[in-house]
Amino acid sequence: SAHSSAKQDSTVSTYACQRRTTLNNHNKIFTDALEILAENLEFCGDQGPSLAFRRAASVLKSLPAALRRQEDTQRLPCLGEHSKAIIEEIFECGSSSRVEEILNDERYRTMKLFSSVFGVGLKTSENWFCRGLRTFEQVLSEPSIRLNRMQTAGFLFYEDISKPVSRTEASALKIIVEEAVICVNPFATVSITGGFRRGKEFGHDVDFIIKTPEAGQEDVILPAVIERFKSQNILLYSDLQESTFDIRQLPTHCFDAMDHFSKCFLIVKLKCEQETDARAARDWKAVRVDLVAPPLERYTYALLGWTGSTLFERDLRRFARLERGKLLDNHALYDKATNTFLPANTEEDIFAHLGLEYIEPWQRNA
Ligand code: TTP
Ligand code: MN
Ligand code: MN
Ligand code: MN
Repeated sequence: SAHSSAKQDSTVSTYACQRRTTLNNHNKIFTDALEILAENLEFCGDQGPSLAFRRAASVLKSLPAALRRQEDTQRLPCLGEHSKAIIEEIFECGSSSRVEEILNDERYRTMKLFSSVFGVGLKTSENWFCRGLRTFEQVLSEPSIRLNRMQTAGFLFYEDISKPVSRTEASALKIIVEEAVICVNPFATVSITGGFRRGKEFGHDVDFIIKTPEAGQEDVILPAVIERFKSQNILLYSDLQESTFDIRQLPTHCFDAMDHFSKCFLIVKLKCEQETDARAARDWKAVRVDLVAPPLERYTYALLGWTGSTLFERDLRRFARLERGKLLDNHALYDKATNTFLPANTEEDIFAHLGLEYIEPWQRNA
């Protein structure tokens, strides 16, 4: 068994897109710690070092069994000295003192709290923290702070949208979205993407991708869906981003850039069996929903991009560029050697273009 485990470890790729990572994480005690270190570095603006901890955690998530001893980390890629020291301390003491320190750190706690609000990013959180603000009450009673529309909705519906959305709730929403989409275009189809497509039981939102049977039909869908939700009195917030898609544009190098497809970020009322709040006598819950409607010829690339996980997507692009001389993003795959866009009808086609074994959506939880 020592032999077989060594053999197995030596085959772990440095690229998340060459690993099969299901939700069955055997190393949660280590990955939780490494991800808190990563998150804390993100809160400090140190993206590079943060990514190193994310990669280390991701490698451990892909393992078929728990690490049993420190030596098990020797053959694994992406584990730096710092990550190995954290793992060692957890083996010896059951927890990491650095992680405990972060969890009690005022800056970490405040950044975590503020950035949990829809519409509040790291810059805003940091700004509020630096001004001495520590609680929502302090933010909301600070006269010099002008919340934008998204943040206002974020605070207004905080209680509901900070609760996880269940798979059952996601399925109920799918029916509502499908009904609205079919009203506009009876031949259009709706699929769940994001974390639920990767098999997660809970999510922070529900992501849907819409497929129209002909190119050019995608642009009218989302405005019409929003109008219908309004008329049904279930729309609590909407931010419609019209398409800026350009068919000639090459895939971008920048991972964090948003895609150019027609999309919207919504908060909708979802009817529930029981009253969520007896005093308010509500029979609905506010839920975050994302919709994207790409043009037909780029649907597969959009589906792959919106399925995630973020680290899986990041490594797919990195692999394409560094190992294959190809540029990949949510819109396209471009071959630099032949100066051509590569068409794809299925996700399998994209993996094949990249010379990668196909990884199923539920194996992309890197
Ligand atoms: P998220 O919904 O943020 O994440 P998730 O579904 O993986 O997890 P959670 O359960 O917390 O919701 O994003 C889903 C994927 O969509 C993610 O891989 C990033 C991608 N995405 C884009 O590609 N373009 C965009 O403009 C946005 C907003 C997301
Ligand atoms: Mn936020
Ligand atoms: Mn999601
Ligand atoms: Mn989303």
